[in-house]
Amino acid sequence: SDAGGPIDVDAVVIGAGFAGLYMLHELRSRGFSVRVLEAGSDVGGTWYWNRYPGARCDIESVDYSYSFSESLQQEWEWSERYPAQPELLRYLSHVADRFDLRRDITFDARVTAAHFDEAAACWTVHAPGLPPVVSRFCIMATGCLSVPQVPELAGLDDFQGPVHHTGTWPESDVDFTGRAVGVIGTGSSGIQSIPVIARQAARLTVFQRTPNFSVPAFNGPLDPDEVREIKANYSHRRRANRASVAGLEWAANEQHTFDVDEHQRRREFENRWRRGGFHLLGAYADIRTDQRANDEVAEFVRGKIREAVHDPATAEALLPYEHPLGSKRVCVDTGYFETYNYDHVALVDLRKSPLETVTARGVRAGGVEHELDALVLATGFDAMTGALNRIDVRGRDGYELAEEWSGGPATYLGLGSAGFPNMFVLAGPGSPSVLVNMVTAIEQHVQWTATCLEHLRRNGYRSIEATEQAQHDWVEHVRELAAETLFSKAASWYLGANVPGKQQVFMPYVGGLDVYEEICEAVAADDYRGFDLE
Ligand code: NA7
Repeated sequence: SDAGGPIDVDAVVIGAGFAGLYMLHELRSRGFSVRVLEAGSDVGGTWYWNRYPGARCDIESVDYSYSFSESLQQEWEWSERYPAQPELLRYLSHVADRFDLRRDITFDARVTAAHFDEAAACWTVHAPGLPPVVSRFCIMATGCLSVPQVPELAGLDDFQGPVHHTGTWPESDVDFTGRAVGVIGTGSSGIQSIPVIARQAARLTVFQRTPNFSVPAFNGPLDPDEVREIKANYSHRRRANRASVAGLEWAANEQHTFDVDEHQRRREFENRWRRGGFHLLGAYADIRTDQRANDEVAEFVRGKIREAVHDPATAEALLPYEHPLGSKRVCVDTGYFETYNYDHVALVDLRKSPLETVTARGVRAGGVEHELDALVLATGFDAMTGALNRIDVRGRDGYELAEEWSGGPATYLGLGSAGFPNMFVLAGPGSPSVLVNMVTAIEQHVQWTATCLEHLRRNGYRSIEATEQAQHDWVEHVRELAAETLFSKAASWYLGANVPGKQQVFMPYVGGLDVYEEICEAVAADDYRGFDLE
């Protein structure tokens, strides 16, 4: 890698978050040489960039962590039930050190182009200012929520105070003490940050376009006895997670909503509510498929919102009616709705008072100018395809990825794409990753990919490529499955509805991690059925 000459490796991995780090470790331990290129200045991916106040995972720490190393999972101590961003970043940094990963990672390397050379069956990957990396395999670990979506708000450039997107929060402390702060957006990022910002700011104004479902985390310190018990049976728990629909083994009810009477239903909802987080979603098996069933649990949550918010008009404005519960990712919060009970916190309902323009001194909505010192954009991401489409990816015969995917992402199993030999996507569109415990999904993708590379090496193949037919069938299958659920009833980032002009196609595989892994294993066992090996 001296003097700008190309770096030659077996595999280049783009991204050093949960997926990229484990991919590096797994490939290296199987004897492949690897170079990781990472846009950030350190490891962490999502957990490197999303430093906004209150940033926290919505999956419990004992499950949202690697299972590949028994000593790692035994020795690492999580402090809280739901891990906060700084702790997750410490964890990933520890993993990088523990497995000596940093020596194969180039930081501050934002990849702009990846081109496949058919004659050599190699990829050349470019990041400005760095020597190109030439490798047989190109593995995209670029993240699902890694490209911030900054809305085109009139006047945004005129605003005189600081503007921060939650997904690119500065590393230095942002101090809102004594300030009037505006937050636009009430997805997970908004809902997590609003209570924390409210504790600091002199005034907080929340601009809400669509109310969202949120359930309390009931976060807190982990109980040492419970942790001891989990660690005593950790591998069993991990296996159960891996063999489950959502990458979380906790029991989802097999019963249907109307199998039981109202009284029983209410009790089940209450019990699950008190366990916190996504437990409520597992209350009945038909919540995600039957609108009437969904209405029951949705109304239960709306009841909780009415109880939490004192002012009836504010409560009313916060009630989600626009989409079924769970058709957008349910938010997991700490004191979100209660925050509106503070005198210094105000909610602006943009449906009634549309956002007109940002001004030098604030935001004007419904004819009223709200004066602000700082603006927070919790406006989400160009999800799932954003990062890949921003790289000039060119495959065989001049195929351009952004062009090929302009009508929606086309993958086989989410892992490969026709026209792009030797390219693998981790947690890609067409995989279940964003709907399940992401770390469990990532481990499955990484292991499948590493095993595939070994298979190619052992059998002297130099390239693998998804066939057009297999890809077509998979894309259809993914769409059909989604159409049978209530997911299609929400204008969510799952289908790109949050990015103006983006082709709306439902991207994640809704069939469950368990079924997905069975399919991937069957494909591999059948000599990589649906892929051409050369
Ligand atoms: P989300 O869930 O996409 O939420 C973005 C929020 O920003 C949502 O409330 C949007 O309202 C709002 N938004 C976006 N653009 C605008 C404009 N132009 N005006 C007003 N409001 C706007 O992103 P998050 O970062 O919160 O969460 C992403 C995922 O991270 C989450 O699902 C978890 O998996 C973790 P809308 O609903 O579109 O009306």
